[in-house]
Amino acid sequence: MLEMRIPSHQLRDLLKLYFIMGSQNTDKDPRFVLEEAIQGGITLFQFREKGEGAKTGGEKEELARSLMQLCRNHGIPFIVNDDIDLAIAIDADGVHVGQDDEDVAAVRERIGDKILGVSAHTLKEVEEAIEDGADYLGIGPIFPTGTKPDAKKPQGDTLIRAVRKEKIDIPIVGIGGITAENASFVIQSGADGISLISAISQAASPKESSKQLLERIMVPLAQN
Ligand code: 3NM
Repeated sequence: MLEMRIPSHQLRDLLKLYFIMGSQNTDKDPRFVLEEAIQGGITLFQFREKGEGAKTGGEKEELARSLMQLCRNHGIPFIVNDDIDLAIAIDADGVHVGQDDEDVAAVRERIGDKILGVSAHTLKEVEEAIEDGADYLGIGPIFPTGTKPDAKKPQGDTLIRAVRKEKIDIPIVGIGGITAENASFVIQSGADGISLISAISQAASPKESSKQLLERIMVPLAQN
């Protein structure tokens, strides 16, 4: 297979509505939640099996494989959070790492041309991540979040605006506390998309919630 790093314009499109979930983020069957979210229009999925109650070992891999199959059935790329060994073992489409995870340049070496996302919280981290081979950046938390206990202080749109002001045009998603009510703010600040967990994983209807989120960002995205 001919491989190459994903072009930015293609990635920007995929980042529009980026759903992240592990089994610990829902009381429902995660397969059901993901299927619904896909029906509702999510554009990218990240498997983030992490924190209290998260599966490990074989159970984690089994869940990853079944969620990846759902994504494949619908042409949605499947990204693995943090666990590079798992991403390589199951041949996922990409990985996402934070600042406390494996060194970004080392991850790029290991995964070849797979999609590489990096969480960044300062302009310095943004510049280093790009230098080390990131394809996109996750910037947050934009708003307070109850989902990540060790999340940093909410920063609003400060860093996204600062990055765009520097004319750095790497694809960016905002993360942290994003809902249908505040989604347009994130896009207006210069992000290419929104990434979120609870607004979809905890919704009464993940499908309706995904649809509504997509509707709220279409107009501001067209204006960017
Ligand atoms: N990373 P919710 S905030 C996984 O700031 C994650 O880097 C963050 O969950 C960061 O959409 C966060 O439920 C949690 O707020 C996002």
